[in-house]
Amino acid sequence: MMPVSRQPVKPAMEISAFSYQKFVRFTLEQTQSRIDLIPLPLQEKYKCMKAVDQKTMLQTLSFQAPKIRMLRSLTIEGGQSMQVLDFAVFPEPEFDLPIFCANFFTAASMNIIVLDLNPLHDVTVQREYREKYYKSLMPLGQKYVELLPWGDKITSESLRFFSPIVIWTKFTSSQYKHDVLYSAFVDYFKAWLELMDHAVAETNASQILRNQEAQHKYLTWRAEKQDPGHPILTRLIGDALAKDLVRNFLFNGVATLGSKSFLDYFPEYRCEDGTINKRRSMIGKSFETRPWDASGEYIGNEL
Ligand code: BLA
Repeated sequence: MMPVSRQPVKPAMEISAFSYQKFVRFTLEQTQSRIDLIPLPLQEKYKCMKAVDQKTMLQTLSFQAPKIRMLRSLTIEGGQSMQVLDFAVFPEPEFDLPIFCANFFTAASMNIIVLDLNPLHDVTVQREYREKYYKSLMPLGQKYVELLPWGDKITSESLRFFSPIVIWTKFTSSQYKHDVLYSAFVDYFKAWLELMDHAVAETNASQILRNQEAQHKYLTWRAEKQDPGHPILTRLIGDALAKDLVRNFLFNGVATLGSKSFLDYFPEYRCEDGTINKRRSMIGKSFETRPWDASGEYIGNEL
């Protein structure tokens, strides 16, 4: 019998770095199948940037549509060492729709994940708003409560910007977890699109102004306190461009949707000399466990 010639064993393929590009592709396909997305001129300026290390790539996309003031995405691809997705959809002020928020940071082995339909108005005190949007979404939130469990204490101030279905989790990288995350992202984005489809424009001027101010407060919070993202962006593209990217791209609207300052909204951060306290949190970190029950009722400490 002829000896069976054996193929030399191939060297183990390097596991290619995980990428968030397919998440972004999904959102564009889904959205475009329902409405026309119009590219914003913003995206030309920041389209594709190479970091100072000459390896890490930053890519942005931004669009508008009839009910959408801005749909934007930032992806950072640094091979095995870092992958970031910062994806958000901001409605026009005529709509009190939640803000879609996916903020995923993946380092060599650790993932830090926030996925939510961030409420435009405070759901811990505004019951009506909670009922309007989150009552029917609670089963969706429950679907991932065990698969993507609460990720330990967080900056307490952040909680007011989160909804009862927020996915706040940390995990070490594995194909399985990334598949679960993708599935959650798909479900949450489809849920947001459904809300958008049914949203009816507000005509009352004072209500529109109220929505606009709420969005401005949100933008002001994230543009100022999105550390620890800031130092990483600064390291990658330098201080000036990082600041520009945060204010004019990621949280575009912070300079135009309202005139209040960070300290007007968050006076507790005022230092004696009138500057903004550099600390990320004045209250500190808390919420060791999920502070909402399965029906969306807030069960945490008083905020
Ligand atoms: C950590 N990012 C975090 C944490 C939250 C968020 C809650 C955990 C630490 C904490 O308790 O603050 C995200 N916080 C949010 C979001 C809202 C909020 C989405 O209030 C919305 C209202 N993050 C970025 C970018 C990078 C990044 C662009 O957005 C990197 C380029 C990195 N986020 C990042 C890192 C950590 C983090 C490195 C962990 C570091 C730490 O916990 O100190």
